[in-house]
Amino acid sequence: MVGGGLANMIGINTCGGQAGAGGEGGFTNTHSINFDGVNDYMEVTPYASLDGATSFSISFWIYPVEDTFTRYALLLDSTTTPIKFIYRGNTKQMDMSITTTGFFARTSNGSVPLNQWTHVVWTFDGSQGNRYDKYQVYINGQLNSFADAGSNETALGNFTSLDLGIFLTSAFEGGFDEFAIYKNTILSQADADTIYNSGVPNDLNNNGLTAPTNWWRFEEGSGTSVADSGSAGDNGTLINGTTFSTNVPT
Ligand SMILES: [Ca+2]
Ligand SMILES: [Ca+2]
Repeated sequence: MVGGGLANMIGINTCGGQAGAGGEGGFTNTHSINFDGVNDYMEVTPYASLDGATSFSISFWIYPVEDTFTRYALLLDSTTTPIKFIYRGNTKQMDMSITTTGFFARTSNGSVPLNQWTHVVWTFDGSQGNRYDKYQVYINGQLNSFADAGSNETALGNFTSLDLGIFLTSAFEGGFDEFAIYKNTILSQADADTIYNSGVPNDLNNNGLTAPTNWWRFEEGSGTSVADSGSAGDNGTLINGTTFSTNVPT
């Protein structure tokens, strides 16, 4: 057992040992969701749980399988300023933008590879004036360097809907799991590492951190309804034949 691993294990055991660790609290993760890259997506509408937010964090596991196109992975639509996540297959990067045009923050080249699970945490701190300070991204629990372009970001508006897996006709192909949104919470690197948990999802309501506002787990395994295990209760609907999968991070 090496020193760094020992330190991580101590941290994990301290945070997660009281409930949910190793399934002691009944927490299991057996299903994810899979999008076909044609027309599949999950829709939550209406979606208003981020209205009035001054900061937020988003945590998810992603499993891309297709590297030809740039694909929209998430659209949080708004009356003014949509939040968009894009997967860039050719360079294995993700973009996050909060604007109608121009601005984005991007993970480093190769940071989100094909055919494996990668854990991503994005944070937005609206109190920061400098856009380099506003956005942070953690890949598998570690701060990820990113480039950015543009400067015409705008304030968050009121949200109208959440679509996971598609924007217009740009559909993501691959998997997502344990998709969580934290309103007015800025997760730290230590928090991101706690959620990453050496690659094994843990109970976000019992891992020592602030509980998420939304948490779509995709544990249903069949049907077209997806429960929100966060505090907001924004249940989702699977559209156009979106399927559950037993491929999960382990
Ligand atoms: Ca799951
Ligand atoms: Ca379909």
